Amino acid sequence: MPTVHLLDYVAGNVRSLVNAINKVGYDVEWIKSPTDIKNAEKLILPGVGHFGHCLSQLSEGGYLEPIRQHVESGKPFMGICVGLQALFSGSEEDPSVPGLGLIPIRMQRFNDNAKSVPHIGWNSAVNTRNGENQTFYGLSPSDKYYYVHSYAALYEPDSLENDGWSVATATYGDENFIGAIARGNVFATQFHPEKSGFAGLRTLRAFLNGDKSQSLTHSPVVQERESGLTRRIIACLDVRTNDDGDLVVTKGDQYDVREKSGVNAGGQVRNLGKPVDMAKKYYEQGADEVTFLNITSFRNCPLVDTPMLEILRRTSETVFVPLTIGGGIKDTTDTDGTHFSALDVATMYFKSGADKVSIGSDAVIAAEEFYSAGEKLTGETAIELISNAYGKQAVVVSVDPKRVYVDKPEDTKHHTIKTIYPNPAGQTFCWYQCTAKGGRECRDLDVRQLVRAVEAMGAGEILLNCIDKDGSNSGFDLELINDVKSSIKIPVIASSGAGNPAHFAEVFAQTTADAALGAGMFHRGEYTVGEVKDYMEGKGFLVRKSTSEL
Ligand code: 1PR
Repeated sequence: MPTVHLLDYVAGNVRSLVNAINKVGYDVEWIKSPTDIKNAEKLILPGVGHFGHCLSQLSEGGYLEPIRQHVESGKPFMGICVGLQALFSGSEEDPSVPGLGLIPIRMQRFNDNAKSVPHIGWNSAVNTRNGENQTFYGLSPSDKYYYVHSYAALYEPDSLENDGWSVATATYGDENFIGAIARGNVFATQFHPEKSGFAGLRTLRAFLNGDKSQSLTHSPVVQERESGLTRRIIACLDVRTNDDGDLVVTKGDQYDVREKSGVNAGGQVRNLGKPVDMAKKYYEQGADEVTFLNITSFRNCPLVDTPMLEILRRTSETVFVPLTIGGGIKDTTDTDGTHFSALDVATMYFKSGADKVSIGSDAVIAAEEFYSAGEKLTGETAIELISNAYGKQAVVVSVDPKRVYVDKPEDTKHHTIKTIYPNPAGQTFCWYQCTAKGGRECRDLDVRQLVRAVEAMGAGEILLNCIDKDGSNSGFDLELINDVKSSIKIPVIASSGAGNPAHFAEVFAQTTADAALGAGMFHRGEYTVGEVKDYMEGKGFLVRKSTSEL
């Protein structure tokens, strides 16, 4: 197999990039020291996390000058995400740290006036010379690519094109930014090609094959309504060992995963299929992300043998969209007494192919401590440590709230909403109580307090479940979602209650949720992800339609 050199200078999720490179027919050789760079013919620089951290690491490791020489030598170079940002002169994220300066623009933070930041999800990369029937490195105006970032190079028409650059842009709210850029031997993408399904693999292959420019076979003109961020649909797999010791995808009703009827009635764990196979099926159906929740955390198993690691390794070989793993992300003492910090645990998952970790119970404890310390950050929580090391986009907080009804707001110190769904006792006010340990422990903390605290700690996204709605097939808790969305700026994934495609259209029409997640309705085979997307498209929502050929 032909090879490409990869520079993995910060611990990131390069496993999926390696898998994607292999998938398009190339082998990876690692750059282990600055001197290796001169042996590289094709060089890829991936990047995650903080601009300053990445650039300082490169500089301290002695890599910056060899990278510059490689770029100047005319040999193929590709930057991904922060690897793209490194080509620019600097970033508002870390003003004192210079970039390589090949492109005289500074990265700016997206404004969060009327949109969530980070920008997470599937967006366009449309050649600014759109009318010319040409594209570069396989980018297609009708495809979508996976982005995750808070800082971007805002686009100014013609300034770079006049310097010989080809530019592809995307729109986020009222801002137009650079999604991909190329000139001569240099190609860089703000999006992650290795996480962008078949469209991303095509781009990666075009770079590796040196396929710089292509004619478009279809009309390159993108309608206004087709550009921009799509509504994300996520398939979620709750995974645990069943009573026979097999790892299965299960699904509860209000978190109770044991069968109540049928041949398995009598308390067996509901078995809905095999995790790796089901993840692949949802990827092929067009899921924008796949989330695994390890709902029992495999408590009696040495950490390195956790079956979830193998599930991630195998899934990331065939599933080229973002993978999230939750359950047991916390400081852990192993069966032999070895201590692993939450960051160590997260690192194992990232190295096995996860893109994000989802923290549940540990986030509740951290939020309680945050308030009892007078809203002070310690820098020591799992959220802060993982967010600092891998970037906030890698940290999801999974929230498991349930409704507590009261007669009137004064009856509780917690934030209440007036609901249009009174309880059987006729009470019309409720607050959302946070729980830990899969709903088994109720805490004196409301959902607003929790999400505000974890946003302050550096969480990048909220996975908002709702125990009352979980497994009910009755639609999402729109009141809860609106309440949470109005309290924070980071993206919110609506979860719990999806029973049919109309529920997805409803949650996007009636809330500003950034993504919506379904579980039971997909696992039971009642609907496919593709059917949800077709329905939403029919209702005028922008969705990513996956293509299934390389
Ligand atoms: O506390 O950090 O170890 O994380 C445990 C994780 O496992 C948490 O994210 C928690 O939400 C999850 N969890 C724990 N117990 C259960 C259970 O069901 N017994 N599952 C559980 C939570 C929520 C979603 C579900 C949606 C959509 N499941 O994953 O898929 O509610 O379902 P639906 O569309 O069928 O209604 P920690």
